Amino acid sequence: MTQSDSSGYIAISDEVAAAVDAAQPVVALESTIISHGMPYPQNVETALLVEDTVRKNGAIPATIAIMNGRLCAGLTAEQIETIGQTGQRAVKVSRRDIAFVLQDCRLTGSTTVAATMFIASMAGIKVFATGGIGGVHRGAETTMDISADLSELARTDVAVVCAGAKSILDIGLTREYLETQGVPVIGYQTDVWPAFYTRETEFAVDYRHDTPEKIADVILTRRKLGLDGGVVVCVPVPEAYAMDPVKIDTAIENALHEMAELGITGKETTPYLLQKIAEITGGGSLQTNIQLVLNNASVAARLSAAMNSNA
Ligand code: PSU
Ligand code: MN
Repeated sequence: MTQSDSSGYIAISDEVAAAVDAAQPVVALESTIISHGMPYPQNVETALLVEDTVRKNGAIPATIAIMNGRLCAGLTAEQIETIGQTGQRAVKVSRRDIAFVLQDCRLTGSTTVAATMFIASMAGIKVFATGGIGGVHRGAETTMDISADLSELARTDVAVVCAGAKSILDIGLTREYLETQGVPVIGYQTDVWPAFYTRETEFAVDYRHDTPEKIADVILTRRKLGLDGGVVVCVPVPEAYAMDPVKIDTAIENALHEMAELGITGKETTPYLLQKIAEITGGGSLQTNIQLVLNNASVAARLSAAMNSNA
C-alpha cells in the first residue's frame, strides 16, 4: 500500500508518509549508489544494512528511485533487490532525466544525489545520507563536467551527509562552485574536507560543528531566514576503515589514465572510476565505501532527530 499526492507521480510508502506527517525523523537514501556505485550482491546487502543503521539510530529510512512510472520514496526489500540486480542497466537519473523516465513505465531509474534531493524534498524529507556527492571533475575548465548535484544543492532544501569528495574530482574547484552557489560545507568533527577514502585534504571546510544539534540549529536558522538550498555535511570515514593515501591516490591516477584512453566521458565517468578503483585495490576501496556510507547513515539519522526536536 502506498499513498500518492495529488500530482499522482509520487508514491510514498505508508511508513515514510506516516513518519513525515508525525514529524518523526526520516533519512532519504539514493539508489544510483546501488545500481552504479557498487557490484551485486554487495550493493543490495549494503543498501539493506544502511536502512538498518538508520533505524538503529532512531530514524525511518526512505530509499528513493523511479519504478513503474512513479517517483518512489521508501522502497521494499524486493524493490531494492531489483535495483541491485538491474545494476548499470538502470537509468542513472539526474534532474534533467526525471520526467523522461517517468514517461516510460518499463524503465527502472536509479536516482543520483540531485534527483534524490528533488524527490526527497517533494516527500517532505529534509535529511539525506550518501557516500560521496558529485562535483567539479578534474579538467572541468575544458570539459565543463560539473555534476548537477551541485546546482541541486543550491536550490533544494535538503541536508546531504557525505564523506566529502573523492580525488577523482577537483576538490578545490568543487569548493569554489559551492561557495558561488551559496551552499555551505559543514565539517562534522573535522576542520578539513575529507576525501572519501581518506580523512583529510588540504582544503578547509566552511564551518566545523561537532554535534548533530549544532548542525540542526543552523539549518533551522537558514530556513527561518528563507535562505534557499541545502547544505553539505562532510563526515570523515572512520579511522579504522580509512585507506592509505598514497595507495588510493595511485589507484585513482591509474583509473583516470585508463578512462582517458578509453574515451569515457559524461555520466559514465563516476561508475567507471569506482569500478576500476575497486579492481585496482583488490576490493579494498569497496570495503571502505561500504563503511563510510554506514557511518554517514548514522550521523544523518541523528541529525534528522535533532532537526525535529529543535523545530
Ligand atoms: N560518488 C560515489 N558513488 C556514487 C556516486 C558518487 O562515491 O555512486 C553517484 C551519486 O549518485 C552522485 C552521482 O550523485 O554519482 C554523480 O554523478 P555525476 O557526476 O554524473 O553527476
Ligand atoms: Mn558529469
